Amino acid sequence: MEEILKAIENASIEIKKVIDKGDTSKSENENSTGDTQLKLDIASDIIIEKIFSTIPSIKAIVSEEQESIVPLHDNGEYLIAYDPLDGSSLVDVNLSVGSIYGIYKNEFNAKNIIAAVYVVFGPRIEMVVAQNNSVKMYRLHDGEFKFITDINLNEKGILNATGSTQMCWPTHHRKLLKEMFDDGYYLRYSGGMVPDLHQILLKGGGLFSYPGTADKPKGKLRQLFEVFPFALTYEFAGGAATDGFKRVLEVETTHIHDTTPCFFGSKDEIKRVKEVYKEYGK
Ligand code: FDP
Repeated sequence: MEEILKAIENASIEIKKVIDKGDTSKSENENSTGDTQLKLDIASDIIIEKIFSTIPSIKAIVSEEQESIVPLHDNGEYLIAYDPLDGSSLVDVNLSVGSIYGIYKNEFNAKNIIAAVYVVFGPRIEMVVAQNNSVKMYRLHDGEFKFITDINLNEKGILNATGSTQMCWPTHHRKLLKEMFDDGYYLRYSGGMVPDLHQILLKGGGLFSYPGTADKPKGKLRQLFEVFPFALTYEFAGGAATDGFKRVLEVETTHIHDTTPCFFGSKDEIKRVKEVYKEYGK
């Protein structure tokens, strides 16, 4: 695992160079989910694949930007699903973006995720590692990632970040959000999953949601590359993650690019989501 973390650190240093001087225009390709890929997405993907292909403990990888699983080393122990540059369209407006990695054993599914890493590219570069029931944050200083702090969520927070557009929210989601704002929650949503979830983790708690919507009944966020890694991180930090009804880490995967509705937060907010969804959701 140490060599994988080192590989992610090295990839992040390279990706940062691409972000700094890279071309933020669109490529001519679409990824499997139908998003037009930016040249930055493709460049970041190439950096990660090149570095991972040198690590013997990695059996196979799958990228959000690619169609299928790429086998690497037959005798490797780990499978890694990654989103090379989540929220890359925000680079244009100079908001934070991030990379997300889910580390699995045996098969790519929720049952088999054993560790998760994300890297935030903001004014500072921070890497958060969830493994062995703990969540640790590192920051890049003078070319090296240095340990900064353990991350632990409070039982209840004050931030509320929710995706999609209100026009497409189901009625029960609208009700949940209205009640939370009436209770004093602050709206905090940049549109980048990594910085939005990072903010909630570092400020002690709250709720991030991307529900099933009228246009995307199964949500937008991808299970293997985005949702499962953050579900593990939130659980290890003392919070929780649900699809509205059950733990996110009990959601079944039938295809590598499957999506799921998802809610991440401190325990109190996730309890609240489940109560509303149980009563009104389907
Ligand atoms: P993006 O499409 O910019 O890559 O991963 C998808 C994602 O960003 C997340 O980072 C973000 O939380 C979400 O989509 C935002 O979607 P909405 O604009 O629909 O809220």
